[in-house]
Amino acid sequence: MLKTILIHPDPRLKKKCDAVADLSDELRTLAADMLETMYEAPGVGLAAPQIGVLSRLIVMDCVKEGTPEPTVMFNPEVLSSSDETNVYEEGCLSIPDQFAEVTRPKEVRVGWIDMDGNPQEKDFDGLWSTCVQHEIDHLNGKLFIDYLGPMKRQMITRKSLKLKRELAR
Ligand code: K2U
Ligand code: ZN
Repeated sequence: MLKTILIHPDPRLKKKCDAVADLSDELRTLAADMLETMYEAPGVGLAAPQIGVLSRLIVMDCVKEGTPEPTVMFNPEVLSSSDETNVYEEGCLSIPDQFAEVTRPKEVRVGWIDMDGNPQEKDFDGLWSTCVQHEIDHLNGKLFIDYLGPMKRQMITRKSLKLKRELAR
């Protein structure tokens, strides 16, 4: 079922999330709800804190054309990252309509537990790399605006707060 996405500023978006101890059908259902919410937004990634669940769970599907590739990661972690960097104009479903350039490692190796409880490890590049780093940041209470200077960050926060208040009316 569709979940409501929290809008910045919200204290839950700044918290460090708890590791998932044991997989459960409840968590598998949550992952499915997050994928449904992500596709509907639309987006290419979503982290559990964005729907108010402070657990280390992210979902992604960065395929543009062709067969979708829904990806669910429990307790994801970056194992290594390239020295080479990439600049991408990022957005965030929790900071609607605001975009800014963020520099990140071009490629990352990520380890995680999948929906079947099996450990996985994979190298990501391109949009997948940007997205998985953006989502893992969410699990540590970090938003893409935290990479910007204070003036730009404050301007985006002010605009997001204005939008949030309008939506709440
Ligand atoms: O975590 C989120 O808010 C989902 C973002 C993930 C994302 C942000 C920046 C760069 C890559 C991924 C949403 O997918 S934002 C919408 C979007 C859609 C297509 C390409 C980039 C961003
Ligand atoms: Zn985001």
